[in-house]
Amino acid sequence: MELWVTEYQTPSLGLSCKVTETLRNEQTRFQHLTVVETIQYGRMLLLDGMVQTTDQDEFVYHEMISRVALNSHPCPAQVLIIGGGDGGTLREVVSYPGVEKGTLVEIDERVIQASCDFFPGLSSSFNSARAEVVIADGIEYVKNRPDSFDVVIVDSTEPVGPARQLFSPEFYQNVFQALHDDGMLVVQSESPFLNPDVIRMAYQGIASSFPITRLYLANIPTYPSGLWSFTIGSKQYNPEEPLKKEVGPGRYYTPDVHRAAFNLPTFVKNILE
Ligand code: AG3
Repeated sequence: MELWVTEYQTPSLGLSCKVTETLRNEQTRFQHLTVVETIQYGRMLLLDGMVQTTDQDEFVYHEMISRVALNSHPCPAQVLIIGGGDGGTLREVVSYPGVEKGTLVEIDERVIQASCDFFPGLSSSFNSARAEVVIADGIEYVKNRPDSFDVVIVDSTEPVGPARQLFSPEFYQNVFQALHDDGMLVVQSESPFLNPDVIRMAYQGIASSFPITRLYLANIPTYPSGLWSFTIGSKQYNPEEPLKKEVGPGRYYTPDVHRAAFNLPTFVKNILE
């Protein structure tokens, strides 16, 4: 018998992968968590049926959600990650030159457990001396930390369920307060093809607090439509300008890719208008 996993990206579109083994399938306090071994993309983590990451293409998302901000901030010493319980973003953050501490605030400890059990490449940094892991609601966490971080990264699921509030202007305002005077926020903001409304919500919400707001793109084959967006809010620095020419080993990010990622196709620009 063949086993396949399908994410229904819309009611009439799905991404299916042939599965060789189901490694975990559980209902946590917050969501349904699945880990499967696929032939095409290696191990795959799904939350509420939505692909979060796979062995084969995780590098695109994790490098691009972290390195763009880290390389346009001259001294990103204190970094906060909200969500990102698989640890991929934390791995990028704590290995980045100049980062003194990466704090990961994840609401669902079962995601961290699944990563430790099945994704050695993602979970390698949980024990780093520069990493701090907090099991808590990121929305509450940022409320009481004025002037504490250089960069805040929101590595969230889609704006449904627990993550809804992570796309609200109130939350972005709280992040603004939690950042130093020259801080930066970056959030994952979904697909320009399938979620223009989410992009608008994130962009306008961030722009209501941050003087500089920019959208950038990356190609992530296992996410809906394969074209993904990130939105950055900055208090001072130009996020489009990479500062260091060498930023350690990576498979997607380069300073040229950084610059190019902000050059938006017309239909994407139009979403922001
Ligand atoms: N967080 C964003 C995943 C969104 C994917 N959406 C979907 N499959 N419909 C990924 C977390 C990785 N650290």
